[in-house]
Amino acid sequence: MNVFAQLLNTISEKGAAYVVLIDPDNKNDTIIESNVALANQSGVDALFVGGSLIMDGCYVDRVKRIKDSAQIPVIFFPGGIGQLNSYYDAMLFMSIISGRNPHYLIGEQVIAAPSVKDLGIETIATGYMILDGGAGSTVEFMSGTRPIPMNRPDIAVAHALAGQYLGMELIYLEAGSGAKKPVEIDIIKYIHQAVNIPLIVGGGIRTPTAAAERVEAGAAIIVTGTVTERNSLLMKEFSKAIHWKIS
Ligand code: 1GP
Repeated sequence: MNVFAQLLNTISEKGAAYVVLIDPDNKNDTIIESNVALANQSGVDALFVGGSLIMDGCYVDRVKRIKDSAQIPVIFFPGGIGQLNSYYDAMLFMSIISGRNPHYLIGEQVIAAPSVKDLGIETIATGYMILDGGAGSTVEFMSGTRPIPMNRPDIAVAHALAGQYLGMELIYLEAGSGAKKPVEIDIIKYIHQAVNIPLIVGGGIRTPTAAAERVEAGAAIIVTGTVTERNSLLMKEFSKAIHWKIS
């Protein structure tokens, strides 16, 4: 079974899937093995690996270390083609559909495609939507795109629908790493009612309750990064809150 099919299975069996983001930046160098080991033991369903900005040249080595320790799928969450390598089980093949920067809509993907084919890596077509989490996120800056205002569910739903009609398998609602406000519950509900592909929700989710509320609103996959980097023992609680069908 491929990684996407496994995720869909998890969503239907456990109610939703829980993904931990591991940013292979030098700031996390010393916690990689311990965080991956805790993810293995805490009911986390998969790891997303990637980051908007990597501050040294050891990225590939850290991804290899993640892959070597992981007992769950390692999914590339691309900050750019430079982060592509052979240590991932699958990748989100993303387009930043909330933006109007042609490079991140199709340019980077064209550069990546031949290497992706050569590596034989599983691709999961993902419409990536950046919403304004109030913190001026790195991804906004690096992609040179404006986020969708959180008080404009109509704009958000139109983008999500366009993503679905373009053939995306997933829609990713991103408030930005370290967001002050995670994606609002009403926006998730509204988009969930309109589209019939699974929604990933991430950015600024700090408590298991905030995660559970977003699952209840229609999120199929919840991502935590910052909070579980700082306190990896929380992974177990997040996992319980997100997997409502089996908790
Ligand atoms: C993944 O960017 C998020 O979608 C991660 O956000 O670091 O705020 O959890 P946090």
